[in-house]
Amino acid sequence: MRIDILTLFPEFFQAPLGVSMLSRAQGKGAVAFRVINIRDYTEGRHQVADDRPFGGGPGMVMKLEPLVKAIRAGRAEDPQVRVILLSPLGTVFNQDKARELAEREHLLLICGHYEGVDDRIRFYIDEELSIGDYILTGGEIPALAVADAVTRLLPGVLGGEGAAEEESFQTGLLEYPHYTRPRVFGGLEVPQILLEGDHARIAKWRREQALKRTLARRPDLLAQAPLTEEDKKFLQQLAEKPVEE
Ligand code: 9D3
Repeated sequence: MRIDILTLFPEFFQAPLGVSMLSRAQGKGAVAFRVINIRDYTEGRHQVADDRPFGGGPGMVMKLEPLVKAIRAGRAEDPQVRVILLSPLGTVFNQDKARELAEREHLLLICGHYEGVDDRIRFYIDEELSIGDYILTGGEIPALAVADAVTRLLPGVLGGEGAAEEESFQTGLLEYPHYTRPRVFGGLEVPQILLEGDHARIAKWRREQALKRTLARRPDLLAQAPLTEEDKKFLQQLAEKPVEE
């Protein structure tokens, strides 16, 4: 997959794309990132990428011309490219969307900045994504979040795992708690059942822990999660007893 990122701040991406999983994924040839400076598509010596808002008001608005030139260059090179604007007005990015994007060959992620982008950009992009209901200073961190979530799903990236494996582990629940050595730390013990080596009991305990945590912290997820009759019984029994933790 190729992921192109259009930004006013190319330096922003150097470290995140240069370390850890995103760097390794590039090394393996699973993904190729290209960071493109929007200023490369501006006119004149001053390379102006923003302007004052029509109608007045505070802040600056990103100009259409450089963005549209960059998008046109992208589409001319590859008519199949998926052009995505990161924007607080977008639909909220989630794991389903990450899986969907991981099926594509080529993404062009556009990072907005200032108070926003000239609204007519809508007619030149394919979709608009937000990463959640909080205000950031620009689309750079959202573009990295999308790039990261998509890249880890590509075949060969997570040590042989890929989207398929991820899919099969998708429980729709929060994860069960994990522990490693030492067995006791500051008086806090690892649950005894994990030390006994009875794998069937461990699997049952982990499933119950996942259900319990999801009920306590993210009850919204339970409505969507595929639950067995046994899961439902366990949850009912939890509802009857007062919940500890
Ligand atoms: C007066 C400013 N804003 C109204 C709330 C508009 C605004 C425009 C641009 C606010 C923030 C930004 C910069 N943010 C993004 O470009 C962005 C973003 C975000 O802020 N939160 C979550 N997802 C995203 S995706 C892009």
